[in-house]
Amino acid sequence: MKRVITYGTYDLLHYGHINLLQRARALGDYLIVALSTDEFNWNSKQKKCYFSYEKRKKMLEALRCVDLVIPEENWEQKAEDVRLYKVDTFVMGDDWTGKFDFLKEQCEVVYLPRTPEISTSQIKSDLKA
Ligand code: C2G
Repeated sequence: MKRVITYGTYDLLHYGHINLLQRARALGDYLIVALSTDEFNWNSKQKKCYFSYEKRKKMLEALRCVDLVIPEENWEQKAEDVRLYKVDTFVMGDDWTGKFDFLKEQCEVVYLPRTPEISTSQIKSDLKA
């Protein structure tokens, strides 16, 4: 069974996220999503999520293409996650290109094209308009 992992905040879940998750899942047989906790988002990514971790987790777990959701609590956990979950392929959107190449010693690293026209910040600013 080919195991794939990806990481993210996934707040205000939108079709750009879904596009990424479906393509990531299609690279294997089992998709793990390491979901950024509220604390990690606030302390390390300066992101204040609209939905709590538990609500974001529930939404991801409802997706057919997602098999397991685990917490992302820090920047350093990826290598250990790859080992622990016996991951074959690490996937991120191409806004992260090159940032996780150090994982190539352990698994395949794939950067997929982002869905260009949508983002959570775009949604928030459109709603303010
Ligand atoms: N994404 C995408 N297209 C968009 C928006 C996002 O393909 N229009 C992808 C991103 O490239 C990322 C994933 O969806 O792979 C989740 O995006 P975010 O929730 O914004 O995640 P991010 O804040 O980039 O956190 O350790 C890695 C970080 O946790 C990634």
